[in-house]
This record gives sequence, structure tokens and C-alpha cells, in this order.
Amino acid sequence: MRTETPPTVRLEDYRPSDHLIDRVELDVRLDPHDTRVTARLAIRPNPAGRAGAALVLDGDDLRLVALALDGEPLAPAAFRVAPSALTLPEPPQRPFTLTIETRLDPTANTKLMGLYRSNGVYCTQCEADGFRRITYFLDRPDVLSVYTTRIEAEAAQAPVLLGNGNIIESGRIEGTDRHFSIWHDPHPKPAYLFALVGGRLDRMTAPFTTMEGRAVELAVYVEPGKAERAAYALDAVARSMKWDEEVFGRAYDLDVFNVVAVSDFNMGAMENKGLNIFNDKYVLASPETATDADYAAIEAIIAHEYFHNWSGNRITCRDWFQLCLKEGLTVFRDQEFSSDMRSRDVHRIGEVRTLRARQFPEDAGPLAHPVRPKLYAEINNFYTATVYEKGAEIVRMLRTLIGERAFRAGMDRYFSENDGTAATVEHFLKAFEAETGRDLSDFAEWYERPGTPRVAVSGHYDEARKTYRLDFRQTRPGAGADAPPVVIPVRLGLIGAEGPLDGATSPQLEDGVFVLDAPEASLTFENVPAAPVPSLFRGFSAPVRVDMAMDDADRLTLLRHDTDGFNRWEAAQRVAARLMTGALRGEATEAGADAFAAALGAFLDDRALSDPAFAALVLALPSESDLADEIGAEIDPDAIFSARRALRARLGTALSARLHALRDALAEPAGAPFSPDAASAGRRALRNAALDLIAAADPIQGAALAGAQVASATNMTDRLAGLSTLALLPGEPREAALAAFAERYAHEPLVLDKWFAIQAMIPEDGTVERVRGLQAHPAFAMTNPNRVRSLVGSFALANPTQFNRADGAGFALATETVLALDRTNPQVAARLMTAFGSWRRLEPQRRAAAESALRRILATPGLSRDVADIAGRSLG
Ligand code: 0A1
Ligand code: ZN
Repeated sequence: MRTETPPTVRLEDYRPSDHLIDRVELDVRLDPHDTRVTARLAIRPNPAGRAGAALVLDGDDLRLVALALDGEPLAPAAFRVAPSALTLPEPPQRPFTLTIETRLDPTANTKLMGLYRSNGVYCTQCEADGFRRITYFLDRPDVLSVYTTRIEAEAAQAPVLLGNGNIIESGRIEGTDRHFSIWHDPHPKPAYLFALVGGRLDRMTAPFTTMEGRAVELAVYVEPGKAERAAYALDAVARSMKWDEEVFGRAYDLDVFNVVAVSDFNMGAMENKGLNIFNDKYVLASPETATDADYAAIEAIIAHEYFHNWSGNRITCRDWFQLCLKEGLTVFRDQEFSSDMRSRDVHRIGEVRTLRARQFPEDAGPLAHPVRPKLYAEINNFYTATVYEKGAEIVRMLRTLIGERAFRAGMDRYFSENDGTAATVEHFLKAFEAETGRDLSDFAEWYERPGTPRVAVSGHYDEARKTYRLDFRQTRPGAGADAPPVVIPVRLGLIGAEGPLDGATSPQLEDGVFVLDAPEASLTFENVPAAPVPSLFRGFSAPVRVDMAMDDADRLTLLRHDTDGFNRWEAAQRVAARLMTGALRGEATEAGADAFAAALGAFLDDRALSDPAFAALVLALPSESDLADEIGAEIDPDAIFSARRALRARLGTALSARLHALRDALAEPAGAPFSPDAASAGRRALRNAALDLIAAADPIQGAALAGAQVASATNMTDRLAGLSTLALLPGEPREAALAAFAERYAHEPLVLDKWFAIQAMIPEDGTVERVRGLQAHPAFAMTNPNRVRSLVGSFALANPTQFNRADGAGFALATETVLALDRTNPQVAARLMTAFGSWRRLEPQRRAAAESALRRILATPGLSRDVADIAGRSLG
């Protein structure tokens, strides 16, 4: 525990390790409280390091039992040891073997970093720096070693023993109740990709043959009795492998690929080589327990972790500043996979909603940082939306700029030239420069500075010449006064009153893309018969905010006629946002709302049944946080909530007949089997979006419909949607439905998480007390990250009116939870704190309350580095 300012690590200070570790032989004797780890490390001086330097191995909370050099116990004078480091001031200037024995108590490990137990199952988490909690090591991603791991445990307690790579031996230990298995991973890897698992687990398996002819056994391990809930994840593994072969030419490289689901996990999942460990929320699925959104998330995260095998494992990061090299690229790859498995437009809209909901506010607040940060105090606080989501957008922009063929060729070159190494963003860009002959140094600016660029656009039609000119101006708020312009690919087209203006052309466009790489630039179209409506940033071609004055009628023309699905959706969102922000400013918006409703009605008549998933997204208005982000200052969450509710009610009234008709038309025939495929999920989504608007307009009718749906639903998507609608309608039916739900799923922790979340998001005064009450519920546990995120995370991150209560009661609840959690699991406590990330943009009373909550946290003695870092930067 510490309270002093933590040391800062800087990118500019990078230097290669003075030593390398070529081989690691681990012998892990698992025991609930007294696990013994013997590490035999084949070490040598690094020719690229400083000759004669001391050997300093990282540790975290370690207890050393024995130490030997080349088999001989080391004299006490020859080394120094502390829980955080093992130092040999004068190590041999030649290759040598260091044998280190440490003792661990995995049951007492509540941080869930290093070796710990989850429901009795031994498992590990080593990214970013958990390996040093297992043994002393050069725990940095540029030290790559070949691992052989012997795992031993009591056979009855841990019948399943898994490691990285391929299994080479296993058996009983005679005369004891113990057994062992030995795993060898031929691929050199950094310590953060190490993993082992031991426990009682059921499994489901499937064979896979790679395009190179390798026979692979795929296996998903889950809690006993839940094997059939692993079927969807297992199938997603096979589809991911096939897709990566077809789309990126990447084949798998071991004989087994194991996925293990555990119930206590700090993040979503982890890409350990050949042994991915998952939060069980992203593996387990059945129609009765998982929603369509859960199925989609499982598919995406299974793919993400699998894709890391090439983008992350075969090519890893030189240092943690390069995190986006593996994360941004792998998110891009999993987004492409999901788009191919589902509807591309629908998926793109989902990606942008996530980016705007999480990354834009981060980039506009005190926790803003470049996609490649320049310094950090705690690396675990940099697994952010900026590194992941904005990182993925940079890769996508690169593809837009150079085209699909050159992009694929550049990726092939990146993989082949850097395979087996720890690389940097420069290595990545260099592959594309070599492939295209293009200088990407200006483009690289996207990695360097924080802030979301703004692009102001104005259009000018010349009736006489039949030309149309667009003037662009970019600015970079939050990037610093000296920030150069960024390279912004603008995919665009022109739309006329009757449809796309295909005859309009411009020599400045290449494949429909204009490259804005200066502070200001203009683009002129010729052959434009009448004043057009521009469709800008098609497919959201760059992660920027666009300022263009356009009236609602023009936007509704886009909703009707644009060929770009993303921009059709965006047009409706813009109109809705303008109506709500207008209402907030006290403007009369009734006529505008009715015109919008009429356009939505026409849109639904036209397209709802042919593309229900898309129609559901059009009906979902910008969220409260979207509006807050757009308003940007002096935010009053209650006013935003009211404006949004009023528009939903007005649209629900105007569209009532259509919404009811849609619900009938989309109803599943009785007895139809459940399928999580995108088309079926889309029909459910539209039915439930219709229910939401019906209930907003007519709470009594809404409560009746929602209550009936909760009672009769045959799948979790519909049951939960009904319950979510009901949750917004105070009264006895809501409480009865909540109680019945809890009883029905009393033994399903992942389903109870949904129940916690729904209640934590109720936008009413009583919610703070309700959440406090639920913290004492027998199914709640502060030791389980999923429970904490469901209850307190949903409250702090997804209930804007109650978390931001003007009297500070919401901040107090979050503060107390952060401080309590910090004593056992600082990583999860720090994540929860990011809910305070937009505090400066609140109106004065709430701003003051948030500030004092932050000051209270920062003043608490014994704060972890994780929480101190977030609290300090939030106030800084
Ligand atoms: N590399 C993982 C994310 C991850 C990072 C840190 C962790 O520590 C608790 C766990 C997982 C991914 O991108 O999926
Ligand atoms: Zn990842």
C-alpha cells in the first residue's frame, strides 16, 4: 500500500532489457494456500543491453524460498531480495541458469492478478504485469521465452490441468493422491501470455483442420453441468479460425486450442497462448439465460481473443506504450469478423455508438490520452476505449486511405516481417509504406495526441455553373495549440430530392473518398443538376465530430434516399438530437417532432419488415449520454432525461398504430425454436424497440404489454426487454415482476447480474437506496467483478440522473464502493472510478459534489496506485 505519487514510466525512456531469458521451465505444485513454484530460467546478457549491468527481476508480493545459480545455492551476499524485486548486482557475463522457488497463497489472491482461485478453480491472469506475482522475472513484453510447464495438483481437486502450447506428458504421482501434466509451448512469448488452469471442469470439444493441414482439437471448459452452454462459443472458435484463414491468410499453430470460462475475472477475456481464459459471461449461453446481445458479445470476444494469436502473440508489443498495436488492430479484426457474420451496416452503427458513448467522452475529459500514450503511472488503467476503439478506427482509416487490396498486402507484409518479434507502431506503418510507396508519417499523427478532431463543413451550390463546393475546416480540441492537422478520409456522396446524384463527379475524389489533410480545404463537384444534400463521412469514415448546419428536411432526405446505411441512421439521430437539445433550450419543437414522426412512419412502412435490425436502431433515439456529450458543458442530466422522455412519448403516440402492427407482424409463431442468428435477433430487437415507444406514450398499456411479455417469453431477450420496459414504470407490477424474476433465476448468477443492472438503472429518486439494499443481497459479492459491475457499475456508468444526483448521494454511493473495493481489487475499483470522467462538464452544483467526492477518494490513506492514478488525473 502506498500513498506517495507513483513513479511515471515514459515512452522516451525505453531501452532494451540488459538480459534475456531464452527458456523457462516452471514446476507449479498447486495447493489452495501453499502453492510452490520452481522456475528454472535460462538467462544470458542481451547483446543490445548494457554490458555488466545488474540483473533485476520483477516481483510483486512474492516470498522467496530458495535460489540457485547453475544448480548451486546462491550465497546471501550475492543477491538482494524484496517482495517487489530480486537483484543480482553482479550476474555472470555468460549464459547461466537461475532456479527460483517461491510460495503463493492463491486462495488469498483477491486482486485476480497472478495465480488465483475462482470458485475453487486455479487460474492465472498475467497481462499486464501479473506474472511477477508468480515468480521473479523480467516481466516486460520484449523478453520472449520458450516455456515448459509442469503442473501438479490433487487429482480429485483438479482433474483438469491445462497449460500453454501442447501437452507432452501426464500421469499419476505414485503413492499419492496427486497427478501432473507437462505442457510445452514452442512459440517464444512474453510472460504476460503465460497461463495455467487446474480444476474440476466439464468440456465440449470439436475437431478443426487448418488450411495448412494441421489437426487441431478445439475445447471449451466450463463449470461442471454447464457443458451444453459452451456450444455457441465453441462454434464461434471454429468460425473465427476459418475466417482468419480466409480473410487474413492466418492459420492456427498448435495442436490444441483451449478456452476456459471462470466466474471471477477482472476483464472480458485473455488471449494466453493456446489457452484463452474468459470471464464466463462471454462463454456461457443458452436461450433461457442469454440475450441476443450476449450471443453477439460472445461471438465477438471469442473472435477477438483468437485473432490475438497473430495480432498480439506471434507479433507482440515491444513495450506497453504500443498496446494499441495489438488491441486496436485486433478490435478492427473482430469488428470485421462480426460484420461478415452479421449485417455490416447494423454492426457499423453499433461500433460507432460504442465509440461515441465511451471514447468521445473519455477524449474530452481529464482522462484523455493519445492512442499511443507517452507516459503512465499504472498500465492497467490504459486498457481504455481510446486504445481499443479509437485504435481500431485508425486501422480502418488506413484501409480507407490505401484501399482494400493494398491493405491486405500490407497486413501480409506486417505479419511476415515481424513474426516472432516484439514490435512497435512504426513497424506496423512501415509495412504499409513499403507496400504502397506512400509516406505515412502525417497519418501517424493519429497516434500521438488526444482529443476528437472537429470538422466544420459548409456547402455552396452554383446554379449557373451546376457545381457544388464543400469547404472543410478541421480543428483539434484537446490536442494542444501546436498540434498539426490530421489526415482525415472523408467518404462522401451527393443526394438529390429523388435519390443519389450519380452523375455528379469530382476529380478530387478517389473511390468516393476525399482526403482532408490540411487545416482547410475545398472540394468541388461538377454536373450537379440542383442544390444537393451532402452525405458526409459515410460509414463513419473518420472518428471526428462534424459540424454542418443542415435543416431537418435535408436530413430526412438522407434518411429516405442515402445509399449509405450508416448515414441513413445518422440522419435520424441528428434530427432527434436537434429536437431534444432544442427543447432543452426552450425552443418550440412540436412541429419538428411531428414532421420527424411522419418521416419515421414512412421509413417504417418502407423498410421495417425488410430490415428490422436496422429499423430498431433508427427508432432508438440518441442516449442521455450522447446528448450530454453533444451539449458538452453545464450539463443537467435531469433536464436531458425529461427532454428525451418527452420526445419518446410524442413519437410513440404518433406512431402508435404502426408500432402495434409491427409487434404483431414480428411475433414469433408459437413453438418456433429459438435461434440467436442476426435476422431473428433483428426481429426481436424491433419488436422490443416498438414496445419501448408504446410504453413511453402510454404507460398503462405499456405496463400491461411488458408484464405479459415477461410472463410468456420463451427466451431471455424478450423476457429481459419486457422487464426493462417495466422497470421504467413505477408500481406494483414492476416490483412483482422483479421478485418473480429473482426467484426464477436464483441459481443463475449471470442472469441475476441482469436483474441487478436493471434495478441500478432505474431513473428514480429511490434508486440509491435500492442499490444499497441490493449490496446486501445474498447473491451480491464485492469479491466478484461481474456482480460489482452489474450493480454499482450500471448505476455509476448507465444511470445519469441518479449517479449525478444534485445532492451528491449518487457520488457518495460510488465513492464508498470504490474505497471498499480498493482494499481487495484495485483494478476493478479504478475502472469504476472512470464514471467520474465527465464531472467537469456538469452544472455547478453537481460539479462541486463530484469534485468533493473525488477529493475524498484521493485523500484516503493507503490508496492503491490504480485508484490514486485515476483520482489524481481526474482532478488534474
Ligand atoms: N488483452 C485482453 C485484455 C485484458 C487486459 C488485462 C487483463 O488483466 C486483468 C485482462 C485482459 C484483451 O484485449 O482481451
Ligand atoms: Zn485484446
